[in-house]
Amino acid sequence: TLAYKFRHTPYRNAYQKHTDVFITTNLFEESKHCRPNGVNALSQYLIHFSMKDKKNSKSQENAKLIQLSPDKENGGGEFLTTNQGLKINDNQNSLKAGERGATLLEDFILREKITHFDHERIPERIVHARGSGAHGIFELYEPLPELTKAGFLNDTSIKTPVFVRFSTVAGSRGSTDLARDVRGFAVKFYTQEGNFDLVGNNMPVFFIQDAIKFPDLIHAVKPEPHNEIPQAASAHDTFWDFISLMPESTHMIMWLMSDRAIPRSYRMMEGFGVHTFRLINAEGKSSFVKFHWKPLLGLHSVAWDEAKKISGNDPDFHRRDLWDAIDAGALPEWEFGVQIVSEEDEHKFDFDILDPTKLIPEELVPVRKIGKMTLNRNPDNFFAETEQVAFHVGHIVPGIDFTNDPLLQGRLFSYTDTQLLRLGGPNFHEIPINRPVAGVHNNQRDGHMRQTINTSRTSYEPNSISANYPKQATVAEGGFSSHQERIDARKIRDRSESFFDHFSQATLFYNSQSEPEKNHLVDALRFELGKVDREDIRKRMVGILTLVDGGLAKKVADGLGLDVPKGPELPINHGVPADADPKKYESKIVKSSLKASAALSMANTPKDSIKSRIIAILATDGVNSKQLNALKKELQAAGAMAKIVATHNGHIKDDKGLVIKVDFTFLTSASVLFDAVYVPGGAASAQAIAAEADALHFVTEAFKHCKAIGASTEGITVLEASLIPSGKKGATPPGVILDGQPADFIAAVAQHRFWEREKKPDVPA
Ligand code: HDD
Repeated sequence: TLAYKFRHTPYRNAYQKHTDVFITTNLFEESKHCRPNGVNALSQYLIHFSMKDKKNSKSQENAKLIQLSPDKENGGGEFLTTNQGLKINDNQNSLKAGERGATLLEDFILREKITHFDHERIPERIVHARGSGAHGIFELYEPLPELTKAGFLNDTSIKTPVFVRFSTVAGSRGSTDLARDVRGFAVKFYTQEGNFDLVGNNMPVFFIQDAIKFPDLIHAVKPEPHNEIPQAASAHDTFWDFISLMPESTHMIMWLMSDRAIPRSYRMMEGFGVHTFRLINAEGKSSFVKFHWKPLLGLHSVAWDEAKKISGNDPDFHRRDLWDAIDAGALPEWEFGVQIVSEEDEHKFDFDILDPTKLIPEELVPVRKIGKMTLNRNPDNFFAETEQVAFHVGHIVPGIDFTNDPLLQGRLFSYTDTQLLRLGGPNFHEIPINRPVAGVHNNQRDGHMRQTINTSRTSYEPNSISANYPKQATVAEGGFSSHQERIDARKIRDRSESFFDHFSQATLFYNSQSEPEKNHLVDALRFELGKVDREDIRKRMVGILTLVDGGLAKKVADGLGLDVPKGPELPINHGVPADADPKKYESKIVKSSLKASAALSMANTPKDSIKSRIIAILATDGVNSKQLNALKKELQAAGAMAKIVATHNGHIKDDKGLVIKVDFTFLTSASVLFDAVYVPGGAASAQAIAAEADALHFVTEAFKHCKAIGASTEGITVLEASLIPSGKKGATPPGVILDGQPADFIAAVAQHRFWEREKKPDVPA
């Protein structure tokens, strides 16, 4: 009825004029007495309607949001009720036998409230427990019929809705965002042919080659079992014990010890599907593919000292950054790229493309950018959306298929299994955030928390009672058919010899790093292994490093006070099956045909924008308003955010007596929460700031972390009073702009970091 009403009322016109969720929401509001059936039918109708209307890309964009609408509840203007809809009269006192008496078992309102509270938690994810999500859209640049028949990769008029969840791997749900760790980068595409989940990371390779080792890896990196220490950190004995015995992890360890493991923002990191997947075109032809996400803001990291301090100052730093950016309209964007390898070229590389510890260097196969993802909306409710979203590498659509990568194959089992535990049963696909916008019609029935009311008498197939509906789809009708790969093999537990080169790409990665990045990698290994108690583990690990780079091994050994070993402890093999010949499992020492790959260094990222950077302006009463306003205006025009950090909260008065709102004080913020610092002139302001120890620490620390620092006229005295080596004019270190134009300061901020300042002497901060 509602669908009919919709079709024959002004709502339809409103909808056709591309007004979106607002109208839809009003319609739902009007129809709320019919929940849930009428509304669900209506939402399905709207989705159907919007998806048919291909030219109306605005409606495409909203297909998921329309679907979520009927499940939203706000409570505004309503009476407080129980879960049964009973209006509550007293939410302050339980039902008692007299004013001072015992509480009565009869109190069903108390019992309902407390019981629900007792059951509020679900198991956190065994890995990637800490994360943040956002809604968005994916837009295709050009159709790819020669590669894939996937609808969303062939129609540029479709805006495919997406939900993305970023995460750390090792820490618990409440752990710091700034752990040195891999970041999860999971994207759910709500395509018209069903959900496609690309469950990737911000690093293109993985620790292990076979999923059977995943529980061992995770047990080793998680807090140690006897005392549950350390939280969200790999710097402990069990992790490095395992790694030092798993040579196949060496390449990933280079990534994990690099600056990629401490991103400045989720918005400034790459994403990778990691495995080689397949694309299948309409003729059934398969091509191998690696998926990439390239952030338009470039790739940026923080310093390790900074990461540690952010963890104390704002453990939600990345979560807040994502939220605030979307809220402020600074929408994060990534280009979607593919590296394509034809079937004929499968064996042309000096590594195996099925080995997930290997990447395909961009010099060998360039990344073709095929589309763009924009995150444009924060979730309404963290638990309902970000916590309950269920990703699965096995959620694919026609036109995409798997390869035999043994890590991918194992993942295909793990993800459904984990959702059954985490979300409590087989109906997790009905949770609003997980529902595909493509309709779901099958004979699966019942189970915990079933939402759908299946009205058909038949729940089996074949049937004649329902004319055999829902029916199978032919391939031409969009039915999924697995790629018919030819297999002729023995059933065997083994690993291909082509997987046994464990070091060449680790060396390639190290060689591709800039000097500062190499130094950070050395420092990271010194830190991590320095936290390992057992010397035998440290020594074994340094031995492995000799196979990556002699210089690297020596620097790490020096830091640990160890003699540099001539080579690794022999033999370098791992996990030899009980009956196998250990010789067969020895690592092969192979030289990479490529010396370096530019794409592996973050130093080569574009540095042409300061969009969404946060700049601290240190100012207090008497600040020079002309300088302050000129800079603020330019920063805002360039898309950055300027925040006033003052000696006191509330408001300050500038040199003209005008009032300026204070954003933070030296007590409520820290330099590590900003990208750059500027100190404007105004004698009284500069004098008061220079007299504050916290303010001097603020600028010195920003200097230590190699950030752009600007100061004008009297503001320069603040730098002079700090521990910055030379705040004075004449001998200014790189990235310190004294009495410059706003454009000079902005150009410095765009550089993100002046790592060359890390050369000793360091400043204490
Ligand atoms: Fe995994 C979650 C990424 C290997 C088993 N994984 C999870 C998430 C990401 C990845 C991003 C979080 C999804 C979310 O935000 O909800 N995982 C990867 C990548 C891998 C990888 C890029 C290697 C290339 N994972 C991997 C293996 C196994 C798992 C080999 C098991 C055999 N992963 C899981 C899991 C999780 C998970 C236990 C925990 C929570 C969840 O699935 O939903 O099933």
